[in-house]
Amino acid sequence: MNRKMFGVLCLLLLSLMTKGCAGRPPETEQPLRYEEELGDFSEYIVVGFSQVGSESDWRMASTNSFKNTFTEEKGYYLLFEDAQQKQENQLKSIRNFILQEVDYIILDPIVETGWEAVLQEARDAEIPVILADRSVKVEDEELYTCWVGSDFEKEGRMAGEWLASYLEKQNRSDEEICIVTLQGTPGSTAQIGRTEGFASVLEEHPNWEMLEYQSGDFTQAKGQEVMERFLESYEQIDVVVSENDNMAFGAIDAIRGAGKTCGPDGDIILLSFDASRAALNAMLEGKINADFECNPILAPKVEEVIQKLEADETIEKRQYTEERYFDTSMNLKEILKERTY
Ligand code: GYE
Repeated sequence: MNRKMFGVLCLLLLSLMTKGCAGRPPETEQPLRYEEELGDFSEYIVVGFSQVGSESDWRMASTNSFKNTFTEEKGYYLLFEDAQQKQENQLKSIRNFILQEVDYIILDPIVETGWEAVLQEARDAEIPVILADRSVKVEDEELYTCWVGSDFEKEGRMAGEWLASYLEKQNRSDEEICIVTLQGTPGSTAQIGRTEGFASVLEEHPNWEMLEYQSGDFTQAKGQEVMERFLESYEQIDVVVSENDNMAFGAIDAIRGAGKTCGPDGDIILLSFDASRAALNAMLEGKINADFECNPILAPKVEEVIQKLEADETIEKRQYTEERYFDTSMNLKEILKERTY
């Protein structure tokens, strides 16, 4: 029995032993397949992927991207773990991946801090860790191989600049503009970048007032809850910045529930991030003013990295994806025809 087969057997035992433990995502309960495939398992490149959760449309598109890219037909064996938005689950998964002696670990870290120890363990085991989407804050950048994702700060800035030019077109540049922000998961790269990017434009506009920031954890239900509270607390809200589409959907329901409207013809300007198909459809219905794209199709780039590592080629440490924005001045029907997420 070679090392990898031994590792897989350990995994099998471990999975059986831990089956049903509280907090373990159901996706991990798939050990039976290994038994069947144990024979030629060592032929695969084994990739352990620790996904954030299933909190949004963006996340579902991301999961599909990884599942469709790392297929057995292409020579990969993907161990997929959904952390249900809990860092402790991610730490457990990564330690399991290390025990299983996977060839590569892909991590989409829920928050930026708290990774040093586990990344060091992966390094000691000589398993490359590729970060996808969100990133980590570590002193020693050698603790991970590379990062592939979006420039969240740029997305936030783009939103601020879009708002400035929109208000100018409406001759509202000198008006007092009251803003609230539905933030993403606190401490996540997407939250930090989008908040800071928007804040850099906010600073340049003394007549814009940020009434409050509050997290809706990137989910529709919490987005709605927070927006309902904002509407109760503040009489005047001119702009809602929602740091993802699902919270924006919650905000739309809350605004409607309060007897108000949003969108280009509404009472409140609604800005969102991700630009999922569902959000572009909501924009087509006149409920969202502008949406700042975040590309969830990262797996092909990650695969490219793995292929380069297999070929001993050098890797760029940080790899950004190209992104744009959408608003109601565009031909959204045409754009939607070509959108895959
Ligand atoms: O914007 C949000 C998701 O990390 C970029 O996470 C990602 C964010 C995305 O839940 O919808």
